[in-house]
Amino acid sequence: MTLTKQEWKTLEDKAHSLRKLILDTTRCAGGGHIGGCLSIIDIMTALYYKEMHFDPKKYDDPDRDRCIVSKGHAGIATACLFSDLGLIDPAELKSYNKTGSRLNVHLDSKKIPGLDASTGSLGHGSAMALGMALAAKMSNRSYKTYVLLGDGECDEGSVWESAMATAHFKATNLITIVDRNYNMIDGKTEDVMSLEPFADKWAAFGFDVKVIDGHDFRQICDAIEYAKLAQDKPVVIIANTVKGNGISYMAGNYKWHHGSIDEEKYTIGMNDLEKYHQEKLALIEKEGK
Ligand SMILES: Cc1ncc(C[n+]2csc(CCOP(=O)(O)OP(=O)(O)O)c2C)c(N)n1
Repeated sequence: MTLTKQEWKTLEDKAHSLRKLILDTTRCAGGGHIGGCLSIIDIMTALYYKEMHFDPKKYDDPDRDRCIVSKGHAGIATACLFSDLGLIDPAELKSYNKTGSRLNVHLDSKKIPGLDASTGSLGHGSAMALGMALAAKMSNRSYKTYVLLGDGECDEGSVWESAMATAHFKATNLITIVDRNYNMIDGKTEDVMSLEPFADKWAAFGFDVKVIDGHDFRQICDAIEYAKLAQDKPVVIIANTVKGNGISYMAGNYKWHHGSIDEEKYTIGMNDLEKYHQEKLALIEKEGK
């Protein structure tokens, strides 16, 4: 196991504070894509606080790792994380999605330091990430590129075109992670456009496939460590997650793709997040080493 008990707890605490910030920011903004933010925040926490070579103070270092959150509607998750990293003033989060703010629903990489791409039109992140990965190879740079895709996003043909090219060019320095929350904007993925057998499809496109629990930091970090060592085939990590993870009335419900938070929902949400975190801490106590 890659993570020590202390590292696991540090990540769990960080994700907990980010989940609360996501709920806060969604409330302030008058609404947001909170379901898909809560499904990826553990993965993003593991990336930026443990796995990526990324120093926010040196965000312009050409050798630092790259990360593209291709499901750009999860901008609140990225904005909250970047504010925690010191790349966005925390006070600015209150302006998210307000007229005149530089924090658009879909974040603009020209305005946010350290943000590697503007995303929001689904299906483009994997091709951009492949370009960055190939650029690293051509210029003999050691950075890795990560791309985080939504599962509903994989309905886009362009995801599979870039998957084909990633395997063809043996771009093992590109690590693809799919947020498999089984939900999209207006239904369950399997009802809207069935993806299964999803892992087999990635394997058929030439990937080494790891299926994990995307809310278990041990599995997230182990899978990323594994992917970093890829030599022959690129790795895709299919992270099984829960849309709206941690909040009772949202969890697993596509209707919380986008929503607004009134006082009652805020109070219940905060209590749920506290309870969720306590359960995680109990698990760390029991199984951490
Ligand atoms: C090209 C394109 N088509 C449609 C949309 C509208 N849209 C926004 S989010 C979304 C659903 C995406 O589902 P998924 O990737 O599973 O997101 P998650 O459930 O993880 O939030 C859609 C269709 C878009 N942003 N871009």
